[in-house]
Amino acid sequence: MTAIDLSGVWTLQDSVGTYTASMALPGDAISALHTAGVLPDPYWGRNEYDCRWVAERDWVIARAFEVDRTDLALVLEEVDTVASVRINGTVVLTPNNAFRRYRIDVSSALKLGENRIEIAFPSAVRVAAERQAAQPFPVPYQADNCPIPNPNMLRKPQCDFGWDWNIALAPFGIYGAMRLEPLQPLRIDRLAVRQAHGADVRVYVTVHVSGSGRGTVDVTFNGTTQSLLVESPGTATACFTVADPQLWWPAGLGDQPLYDLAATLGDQVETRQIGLRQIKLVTEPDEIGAGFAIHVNDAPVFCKGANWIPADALPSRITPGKTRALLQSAVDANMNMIRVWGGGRFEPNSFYETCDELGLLVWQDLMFACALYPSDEDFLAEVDIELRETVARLHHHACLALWCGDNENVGALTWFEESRRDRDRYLAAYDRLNHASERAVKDTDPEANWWPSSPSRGRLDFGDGWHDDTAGDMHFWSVWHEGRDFDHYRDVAPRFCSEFGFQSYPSLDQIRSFAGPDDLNIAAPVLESHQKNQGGNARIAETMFRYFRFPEGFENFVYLSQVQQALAIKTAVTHWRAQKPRCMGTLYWQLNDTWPVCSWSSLDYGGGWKLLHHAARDFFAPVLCTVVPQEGQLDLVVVSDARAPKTVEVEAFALSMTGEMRVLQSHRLTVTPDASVVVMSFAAAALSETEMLVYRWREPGDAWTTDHYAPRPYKTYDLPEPKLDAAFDGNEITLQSTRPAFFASIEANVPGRFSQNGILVLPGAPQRITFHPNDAKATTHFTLRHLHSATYGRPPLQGP
Ligand code: BMA
Repeated sequence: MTAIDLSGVWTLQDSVGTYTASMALPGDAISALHTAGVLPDPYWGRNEYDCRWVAERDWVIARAFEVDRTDLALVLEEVDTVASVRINGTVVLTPNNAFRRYRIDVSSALKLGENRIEIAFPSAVRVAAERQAAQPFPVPYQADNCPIPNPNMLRKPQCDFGWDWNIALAPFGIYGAMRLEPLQPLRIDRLAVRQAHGADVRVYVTVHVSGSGRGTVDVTFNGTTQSLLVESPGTATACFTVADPQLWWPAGLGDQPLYDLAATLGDQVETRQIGLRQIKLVTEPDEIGAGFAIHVNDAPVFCKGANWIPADALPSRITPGKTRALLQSAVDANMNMIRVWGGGRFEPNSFYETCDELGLLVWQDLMFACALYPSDEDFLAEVDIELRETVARLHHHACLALWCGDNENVGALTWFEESRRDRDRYLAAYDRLNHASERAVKDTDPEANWWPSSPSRGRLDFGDGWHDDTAGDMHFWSVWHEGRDFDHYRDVAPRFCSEFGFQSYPSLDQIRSFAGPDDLNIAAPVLESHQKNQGGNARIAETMFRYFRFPEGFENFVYLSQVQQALAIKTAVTHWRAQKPRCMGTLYWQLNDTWPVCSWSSLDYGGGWKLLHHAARDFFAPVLCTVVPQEGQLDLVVVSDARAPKTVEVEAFALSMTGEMRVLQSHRLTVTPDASVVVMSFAAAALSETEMLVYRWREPGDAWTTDHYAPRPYKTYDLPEPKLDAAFDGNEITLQSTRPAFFASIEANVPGRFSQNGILVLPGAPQRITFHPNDAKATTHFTLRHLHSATYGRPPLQGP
């Protein structure tokens, strides 16, 4: 007998009976109420505030189903969050943790024929408040971020209660599998996979079986089958030696071969795909402090990537296809690592399968962020089960590089009056949870790489990972949160920077998805409500004053906000890549958005590329040339992440604003992957007040890559009109200019991706840009802006 699928249409009702609606499951109730017409679109305008009441009520979902046998188990995954499950009036399960996967025997509650299942969801807002009140002492969270209080009381995505980029709706529902399946006397409970790398690679598969009886498990790996006799409950291990192993590598360093693994016991078949690789987290003390480097198959890997937040604020809107497109965009921008940030969720299996296929290493936070947490026995026990389940589910993935205890909880000890006053108590509580987490992770996967917190200077070090760049991973937020200039990124040389970010506005098509024509003003209430970081819009505007002549009109403001975001992150990444091997990783904040909002993301909600994402593809390129300004001097530095030495030609010019290029120097050199190389240096005075540096590099025979560096803010340069000309041939656009056109950027009226954008067009060097619309049949219309048009009051160029 196959499983009985419980997904589909259920009935959703509030406890007082005011609202009844259909609810598609798996899914969330906010989405269901929107579909039913009870709620407006939560993402439009200021509708968020008209949807908050939902989380304050108690709700019940229900449906009927038929069975022709009663010896069944109920499987429910990702129940969000506190709930009570009844079958025919009998309580069979009281879920309490959105990160868990439940499987329970419900045979005694079932009857032959029609049955009814009801799941009650008490208000998460009320339950969280009650739990906070029951704590022996207050357990603070970041109230600025979370308009709905007490997220830290629930094992639920913390950003559901609001974040400095998220809408606050506290959705509830069920997001994973939901079914009834036959109770079997013997069941594969877990597959544990280990690898040993030596002269040959061995893969050990341990099958944990629960239930009673004896049986045979067939384990097939790479085409070879071994039959294991198991006696319940127990474990049996198969060992496979792989002749001529094809190793798995992160993107850019090699291929991602995956070997099939299957374990079969009766009707039950468990399958996995295994990449053969060894990943080490190397954090040895050194003359600077202590390093932080990921080694894959014994090769140090400079990690390039971004932070991942949930794919959507409303789980009903998440699909594996949309998630895959976001991850594909990460790889297309030359990223090789993604950090699954601790205020979101452990992602579904399909996420990690995609990362395995794409070669994206995963830094996996545990789901604790920016708060203090309970440390009582019940809470620790719940977390213990959550982590053992999660690590068992995910540990075998080739992409999984490290587990990290939490996001910024060490810093959080200094954020609250209570924990400043009684640091001993809160630090001890912190360490209980952190230590219990480590034990659960390591018990389940003894080979797991563990890092206690992000940022962290290292084990049992509770120092300042925001300003100390000598050890561990760093979150460098001084430029955004402290309002320092972009050059301040050059004042630090992190060992690994796992967060730093700069905001921009979403692209115009996204803004138009939530704002009407009268709202297109940065101070309009709708725009302000799609900015969740206090003072964020002011910071964006103030930064423009610092670097640029002020843009004319809303659309140019949006464009320029994306130009400066790209410049900020490019400054940081290129500078820190040039610090290799002292620095061995940069993950900017943040890759994606959960809804259309002003944020630090490089991808718009929906996956469109902001100018930062285009810039990321360039500044994360395997071979990079960049400027490192020193006192009175400019160094040109080449960095290579390729595993083999590379020969590179570099040329440097002084560029006048009318477009003359004066040759400064040219060189050819060979770079190895272990360090950056200064290829040329000149006195800063080699450039006149009205000149910028242009430099280009290539491997012999390849096309040149060109970049520029402005020693002074762009606003100080008088830009003549570039007379940029665009020839449109369908979705092929060729740009030519008689003067330099900075940050030339094309926007389309329909969603799609440009081959490049935000580029420098130099006289005599036409640039071709191809647009790939998502809908190949769409009629496209283009608008072209550049720094001059946006800040000198000229209209943008319109395409056909
Ligand atoms: C970091 C993150 C998030 C936050 C971001 C921007 O510290 O961990 O908590 O959204 O900063 O402020």
